[in-house]
Amino acid sequence: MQQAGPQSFDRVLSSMCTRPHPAAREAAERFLATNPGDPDTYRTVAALEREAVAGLGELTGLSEPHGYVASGGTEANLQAVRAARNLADAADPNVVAPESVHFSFQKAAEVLDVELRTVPVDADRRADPDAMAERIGSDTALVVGVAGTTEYGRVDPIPALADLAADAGARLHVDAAWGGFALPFTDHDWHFGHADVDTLTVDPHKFGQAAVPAGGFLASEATTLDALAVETPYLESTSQATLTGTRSGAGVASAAAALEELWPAGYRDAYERAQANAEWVADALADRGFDVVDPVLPLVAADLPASLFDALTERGWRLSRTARGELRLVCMPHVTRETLGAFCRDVDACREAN
Ligand code: 0PR
Repeated sequence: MQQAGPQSFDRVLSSMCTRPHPAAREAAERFLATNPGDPDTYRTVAALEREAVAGLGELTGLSEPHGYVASGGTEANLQAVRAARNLADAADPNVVAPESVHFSFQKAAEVLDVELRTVPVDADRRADPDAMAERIGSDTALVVGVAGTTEYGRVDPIPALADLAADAGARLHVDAAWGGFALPFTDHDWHFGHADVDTLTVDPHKFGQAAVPAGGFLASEATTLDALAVETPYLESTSQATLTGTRSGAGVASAAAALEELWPAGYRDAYERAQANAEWVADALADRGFDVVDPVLPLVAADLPASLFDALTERGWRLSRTARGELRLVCMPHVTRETLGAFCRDVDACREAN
């Protein structure tokens, strides 16, 4: 395996990661041996991290962002829960989220020993504010909304969730880990500029075309990071708000390079192409008689028989399923119209063979 290269992205329709932009790849390679976890020693990469956070702030409607480049959406979501727990008055704080939240919230709840209350979504698979209001109480520290759900690409009604959080004296976290680099080019209300959002996850290593690992954790107030900070007596810097200690300078430099290169025009192009591809393949599957969940963002779910799913997998397609068993096609930037055309021809060929 010594000389093995990574697998090709050609038939990958299941991933929320993608081929990094060439500038992002090059920056990652240059900064492989740096540690932004020790910012006073590794000052160049620390400066790049400030640039990356400023860029993520622009993307999410925050002129003075506080945050950092995390290891991924899991860490960013966990930190949002941790900040809310640390700042809560309640002795036994809970988190109220739609059932469409990413499983990272289960991990966060378990690690942090807070109760996670998940609430059924509405008919369009979005958070249902009325149903969530019933589960929110005086011990609720955090309300969560998702802007681009993992399974169906749905965008929760963030302003309505912000109102619920404000009424309960709770914080609001928006998980835009995947959707955050597409949503700026839509008319959804999802970010700090649209509602009273306390923290937000937006991952450069997903639609942002940065190398892994590059997640994004952002907060509207410095007090959030203060609530996460621990003292670091033997580093040159004296406190640390991140969850991990030593961190990937490659991810940080790569995120800064991707943002510099692609925001906003390159991301707009990528989103428009991906969205057009998602709509194209949604129509192509509907024309073939499958039930299709319309793509609000570049993600299509369709009800294919399990035998067909397996036959496509045999042909080398990398596919994933929703919890209900639907095929889930994530139209990332590496997924071209030609790829989707070839996929549909294989769908036809597999059906004929059966
Ligand atoms: N929040 C949302 C909305 C997500 O979709 C994800 C990941 C996360 C948080 C967690 O992010 P990290 O995985 O960066 O910690 N969603 C995909 C999933 O778990 C991630 C993924 C990425 C899956 C690449 C496959 C893959 O090849 O399904």
